[in-house]
Amino acid sequence: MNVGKIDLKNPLILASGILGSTGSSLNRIAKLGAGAVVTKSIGATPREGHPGPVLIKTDTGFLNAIGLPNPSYKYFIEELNDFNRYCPLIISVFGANRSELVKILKNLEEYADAFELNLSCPNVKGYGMDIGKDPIFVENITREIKKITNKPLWVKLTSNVEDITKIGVAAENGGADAVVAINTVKGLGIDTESGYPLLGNVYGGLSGRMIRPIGLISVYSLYKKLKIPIIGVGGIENYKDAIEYFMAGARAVEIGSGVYNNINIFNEIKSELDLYLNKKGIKLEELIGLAHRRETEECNNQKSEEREQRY
Ligand code: RRO
Repeated sequence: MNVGKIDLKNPLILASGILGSTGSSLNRIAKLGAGAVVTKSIGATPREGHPGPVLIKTDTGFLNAIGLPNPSYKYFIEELNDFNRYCPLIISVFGANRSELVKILKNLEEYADAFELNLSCPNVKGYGMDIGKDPIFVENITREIKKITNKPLWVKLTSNVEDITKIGVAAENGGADAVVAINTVKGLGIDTESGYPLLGNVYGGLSGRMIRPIGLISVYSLYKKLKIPIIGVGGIENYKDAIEYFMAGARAVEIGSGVYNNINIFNEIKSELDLYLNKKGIKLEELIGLAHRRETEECNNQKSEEREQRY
């Protein structure tokens, strides 16, 4: 399966933020069957991240406010040198502005099969979703970044907006090679004994199976408006969850929280997906966007009804 110019080993990709901070953890997931891996988001200068607690288990997944901790691109190169290239490597990057991103991309370009521009972290002011909500900013920064790298650029979108298709279209107009939808959904948890918010940062991002319908409607809506590939992410725990995303219009999917409970999730979903496709006698390509068929049929029926009424 390919996403634009990148040939994935299969359409199941490790999402950013999960086991993506070291070369050895990326190697481990690559060996365990991921079609490609995405690193933790990397910035221009070292960041410690938010004060703890930074990760809370909920009944259906996680609430996190890690706060973009990373060693900066300079020190992350050591980890990238340890990556064994068993599958394509997507480097997730974040920056507050063009000049930060220029430095990061220029230095990491030789290691990346593609970049994923994180415009959707829900819990850090001045970064991520704070800036990625504005379609004009998204279009301009995408265009600027395309000028400084020859590698494919995926833009990771937030669903914490009224209409995700506006930022998807902005990314496409800026020249993005693909969009990734969605990042975590802004949320809050409170400790009922003390009355304090559970996370050190107060609010954070919700992941896990509860957000799958939000991811699905995002992918479904984007598929109607965009020509570039869409990578679906949010709440995938088994092969049926992945199939839903393909049917909504995703060309590939990313898996994050699902890895915590099942480190073999990539190999398992891959073989179950193959069984499903064999049983149905179809190719993965034929699943992509299938859920849009009803609307197309309804639209065609309506047109023929209108024709009948005219004649
Ligand atoms: O580091 C984080 O707290 C974080 C990031 Br960069 C992101 O993109 N999404 C998220 O839920 N947390």
